[in-house]
Amino acid sequence: MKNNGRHLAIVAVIVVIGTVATYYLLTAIYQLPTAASQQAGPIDTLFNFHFMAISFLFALILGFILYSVFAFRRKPGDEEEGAHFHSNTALEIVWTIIPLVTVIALGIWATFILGEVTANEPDELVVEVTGRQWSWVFNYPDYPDIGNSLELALPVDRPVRLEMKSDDVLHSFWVPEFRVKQDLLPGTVQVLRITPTLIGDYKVRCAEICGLEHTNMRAEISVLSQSDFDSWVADRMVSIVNLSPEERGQKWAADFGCTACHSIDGSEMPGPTWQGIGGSEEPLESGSQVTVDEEYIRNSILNPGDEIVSGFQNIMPATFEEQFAAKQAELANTGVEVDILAELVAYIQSVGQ
Ligand code: HEC
Ligand SMILES: [Cu+2]
Repeated sequence: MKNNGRHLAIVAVIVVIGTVATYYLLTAIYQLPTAASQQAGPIDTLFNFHFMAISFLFALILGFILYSVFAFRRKPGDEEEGAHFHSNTALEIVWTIIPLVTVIALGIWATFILGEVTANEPDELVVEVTGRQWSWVFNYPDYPDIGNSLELALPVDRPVRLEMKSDDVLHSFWVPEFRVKQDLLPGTVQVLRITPTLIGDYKVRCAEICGLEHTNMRAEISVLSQSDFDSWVADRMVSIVNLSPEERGQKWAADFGCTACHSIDGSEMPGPTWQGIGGSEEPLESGSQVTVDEEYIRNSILNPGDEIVSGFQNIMPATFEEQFAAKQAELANTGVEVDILAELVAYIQSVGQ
């Protein structure tokens, strides 16, 4: 018993050295990527504290065990029974209370940090993020003319609110440099806040196994200076006024979802391909033939049920006339006059000619 003080002093030295060594080893092996968002700061502080606590506990437990194995091993010729001793109530209370208080304190601290990284910020740039098998699509409600972007450009130092939804299964938006991560759930909108602080190129990866091509579900992110971001936006805002009627038709075909059912390269989809149909002769389900002219295309769009193309079913929505009228009225308010039906017809006639 008289040696207890010496034993404890040696173990204390081992624990201190072990803590420092483990901490350096851990932080060398598990290096976090560059921190590129405001949210990364408090998260990294929390992480760092955990690394320290883990290093200390590891050294504490291993220090006592290893030291005891060597110091109290059986000496040659020592055939005595080991000393009998009871539990130490005071010690047990101490090693219950300290971890309990520590874990509760960590929980409270983490709650504050969660509140900080998810807090509403003034002047947020809203970006709508859609995850689908297996790609990311970004929309900027403040700049509707950008349309669907496959890369995410963000101005540096401006708070961003990502409003994220999934078209199919669970996905997860994860950019290690921004530290934060959020699952996308079909049928709901999940919000993730990021304030990028470092100009550069990053990648978003899907962090939720979502099917065969999950590993390829990535998209480029560029964090730009405000002026570079402005020119990125300007480059993509192709004003529809400057487009030819056929080009506008192509845009309408995408905007109104026609291309979900019609291919332009002959590939098979639920509706007939548009490749080369302008001017061709087509068999109808009724057994008769029809010449695909302007009048026929117009009528096929406005009254899809009138003439059914041979081999297809009447599944095309019959509501486009109202949809076009609504869109035209909306554009007319901004001083832009278009004839969506005529432009679509012009475009369809031009496909594959
Ligand atoms: C849900 C799928 C679907 C959508 C969306 C759809 N179509 Fe169709 N479309 C069809 C099918 C199926 C046919 C063939 C049956 C028929 O003739 O009605 C067809 C036929 C046509 C035809 C006649 C093609 C031919 O070869 O004779 C034209 C033109 C056409 N669609 C244009 C459009 C345009 C323009 C839009 C968007 C504004 C659109 N469709 C949206 C399914 C769709
Ligand atoms: Cu995914």
